[in-house]
Amino acid sequence: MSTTTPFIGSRGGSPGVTARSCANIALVKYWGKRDAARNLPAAGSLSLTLDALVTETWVEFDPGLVRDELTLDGAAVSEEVRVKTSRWMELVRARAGLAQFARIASVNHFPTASGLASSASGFAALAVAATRAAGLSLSARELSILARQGSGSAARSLFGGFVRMHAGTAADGSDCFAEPLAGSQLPDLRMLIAVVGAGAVKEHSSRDAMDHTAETSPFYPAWLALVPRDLEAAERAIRGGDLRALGEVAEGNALAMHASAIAARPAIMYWQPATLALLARVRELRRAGAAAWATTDAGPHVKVLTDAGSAATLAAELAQVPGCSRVLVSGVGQGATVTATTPQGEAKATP
Ligand code: 2P0
Repeated sequence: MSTTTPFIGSRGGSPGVTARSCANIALVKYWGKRDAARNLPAAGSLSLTLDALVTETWVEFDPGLVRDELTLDGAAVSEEVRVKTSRWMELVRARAGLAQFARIASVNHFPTASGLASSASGFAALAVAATRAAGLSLSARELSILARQGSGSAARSLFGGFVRMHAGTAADGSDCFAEPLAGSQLPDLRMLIAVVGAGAVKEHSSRDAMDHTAETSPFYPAWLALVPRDLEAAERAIRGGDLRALGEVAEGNALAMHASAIAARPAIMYWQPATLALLARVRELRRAGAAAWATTDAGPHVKVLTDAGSAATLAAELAQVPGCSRVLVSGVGQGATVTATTPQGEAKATP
């Protein structure tokens, strides 16, 4: 986590472009692929974009580079992450007819790789910044398809509010994209993020974990059968302004996703004791009348869907749970956007 960005001066090649993107939390989860090579999800998903979890990414193409260079929160990334990102950058270069490599600096204003969806906001910000720096002008759908090839959940982070990811059926993934869900009657939502532990790097990447679940969990077929039903119920609740119905679908869907992962052999278990304590506390508060429904992702943290009027009280309650290190309160975030463009060869100010 960092609050400053060590962006450097442009040395020619392309303009330096900075983009900003918010992470998203799925209310109906993406867990499993129909095509791993093309990164096509096996089912759709539905998410809420969050304004408290922001990634800023700066990209500049430079003819002097012999490979893509990438820093995350000011430090060079692992070779594995650099190569994965560089492979994705090939898609941008191919599309733009560009041969130059890029200098990329990304900053997460929240703990990285600990189940707080940093790959979603990361690839969404990168997709916006890299395509603009490469001189491309893509439609929202094209951008979403491109971001999805970096990380499935990134396709959703391009948009604000409630977002629907379509699994599609085309073998080439041309109908596998995200778009904003129209017609929400649920204003003033909040998501609380109860952080468990200190934001340590998670044990299993979600990519490996979902593949392993699909290959070995006896509950994976049941999970896949559930998703379309939950998507339909969630969309109905959002359009009908029924927070309780949406919360019930979201909590049930998250538990079903984890049930399928826990039943994999060997098990994929993201929860820690404090995760279970928080889940129990949310149920208790709900029995006492609170508007609060929990969801968890590929990490130990607990996210709680609630409304603006309940958020502060609930956050104070959850902060008391042993093992909860802090509670962030997030509103609904906007879509990814370019925030600064630096002309070629001009020094880039720190945002
Ligand atoms: C989600 N997750 O819907 C689910 C719930 C994690 C748990 O999307 O392999 O990092 O890069 O497409 O997008 C995390 O998966 O996976 C994720 P890849 P990604 O938010």
